[in-house]
Amino acid sequence: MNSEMAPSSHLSGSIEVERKFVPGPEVEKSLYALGAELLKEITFRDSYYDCPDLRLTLSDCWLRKRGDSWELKYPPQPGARGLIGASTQYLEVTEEDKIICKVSEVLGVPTPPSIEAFCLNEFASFVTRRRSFQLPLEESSGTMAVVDLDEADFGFAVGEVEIIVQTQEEVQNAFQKVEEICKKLGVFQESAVQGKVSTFLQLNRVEHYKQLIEAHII
Ligand code: V4E
Repeated sequence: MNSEMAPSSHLSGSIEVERKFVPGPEVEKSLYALGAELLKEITFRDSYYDCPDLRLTLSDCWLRKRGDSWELKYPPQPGARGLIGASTQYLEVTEEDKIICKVSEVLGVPTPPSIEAFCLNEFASFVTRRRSFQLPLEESSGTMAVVDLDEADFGFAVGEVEIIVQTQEEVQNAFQKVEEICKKLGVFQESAVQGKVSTFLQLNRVEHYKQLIEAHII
């Protein structure tokens, strides 16, 4: 394992702690009432990749191309799950050499010269229109939460509250915070809300979806 990818306190990437929600008609009003600011409105295409035996996603590793950039999300500790209760924790890596290193490790193959050289299959591709809001966290350490309101081009809308932390020790506190924010926004629900990829698979790739459910990945 690349030492920069070692788990625990000295992670190279940031850990994204997120909780998804069903965006009701009042959510934007609630965001502004809590002091949120609209950060940006963007549109992007995500294309997700795996091998034919689905070894990446069945290992909870999510390789995507967002626009022209590769991104890999995976649980911050080996053997851990990304989905904890109804919230998630994932490391997001964007440097191509680190992505190649991690994907090679998960697939058990030698490191190729490029991500394309893995010859993976695209299993999902869709366009998202996103409105991102910045929400100051109360105890004013300068930390922010980001709330995204997403509309995917296959007719699916989802929201998420996200806090970025740098160490595993901060994750538990961030789980509590994203939960509190969902409650304040009036969008809290106990059970996990399905995201865009899971919904895309449920609609378009039922066998892949079933395998992920059976493996308790989604
Ligand atoms: C991690 C993951 C998947 C990849 C897509 O991640 P997600 O955060 O849903 O996408 P998006 O577009 O919001 O990314 P961002 O812009 O925040 O980086 S697909 C499935 N998973 C795992 C997963 C899970 N098991 N349960 C839930 C509720 N979400 C994700």
